[in-house]
Amino acid sequence: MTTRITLADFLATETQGMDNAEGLNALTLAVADACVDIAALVRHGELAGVLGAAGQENVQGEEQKKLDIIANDVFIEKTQNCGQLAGIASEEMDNHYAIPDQYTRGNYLITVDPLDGSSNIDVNGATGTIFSVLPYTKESAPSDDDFLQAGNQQVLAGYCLFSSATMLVITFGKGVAGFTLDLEQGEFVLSHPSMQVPKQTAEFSINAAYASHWHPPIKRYIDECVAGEAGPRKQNFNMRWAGSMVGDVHRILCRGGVFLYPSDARMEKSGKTGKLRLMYEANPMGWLMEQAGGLAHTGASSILTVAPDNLHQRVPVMMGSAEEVERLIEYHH
Ligand code: AHM
Ligand code: MG
Repeated sequence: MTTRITLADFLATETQGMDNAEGLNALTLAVADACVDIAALVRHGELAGVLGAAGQENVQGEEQKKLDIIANDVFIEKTQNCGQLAGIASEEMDNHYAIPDQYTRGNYLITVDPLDGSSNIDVNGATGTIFSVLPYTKESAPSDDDFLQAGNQQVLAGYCLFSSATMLVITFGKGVAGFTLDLEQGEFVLSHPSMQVPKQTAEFSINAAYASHWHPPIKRYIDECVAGEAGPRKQNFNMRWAGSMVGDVHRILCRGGVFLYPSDARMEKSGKTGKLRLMYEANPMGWLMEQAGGLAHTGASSILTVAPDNLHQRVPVMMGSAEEVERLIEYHH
């Protein structure tokens, strides 16, 4: 039998020698705890009475599901008193949540998409929680502006995938490790050490329903893939679209591929540059990809170097197997 390494065991060695290792471990365990609770709600679905619309919109004008709001509350509840956070910013809140005075204020800020892939909730599809941890050194309570740090400042990032198994995937900048939730013991166990994205792939992920609005570089890339053996790529490609970034990114971390959510002409007409949010979707997923040997780019720059100008900023996203992302960057130039 192979040795069982729990998340706590893993953290004890992974963060050794890092600044505030104990604090990082406590924060990671608090986030994992929140994810276990959110996973239970997702798993019970209609039986927990959590399906359906909440009847309100978030700051981005998107309809919120009941579970979006419940997951947000659970995440705050489970992480605010870990003693390591100064504030929490979330897809579901207009502005950040300051850690109340009754709890110790720590040296980190966290951004979170509490339930990514919301459109999958009611159909029992894959969803997940995505999070990104940034440093915070001030004594005073943070402002929204304190969160506006580029992705290359992250100290911890990850996601929890709620699918046939619940999996937590994290990086501290020393590679990517995946843990599977052991439901009987209620703990995450290391199941996917040192995850690596293959450099090459013949699989792409994009919502092709928007093809008529794509800009030329994306259209060219997808047309060439779809042309298969007879086309310039001289090989056949496969396509997958989970409707949940966590589901798509997880598949790519496991077997390679490229995930695209570009900006397009239709979005730009309404003043948006892409759908996905930099601070709690593109940055954490981008860092995980790069830590697993892949690339994450907007077409203009590495995702991790984009200087954020607001908490809910959107960016075009291309990430996954390095050779394919390099090709896409070339097409954008
Ligand atoms: P959400 O955070 O509101 O769930 O939106 C993000 C999700 C991603 O998980 C997914 O890749 C994308 O939206 C799907 O968008 P679309 O419905 O346009 O295909
Ligand atoms: Mg999301």
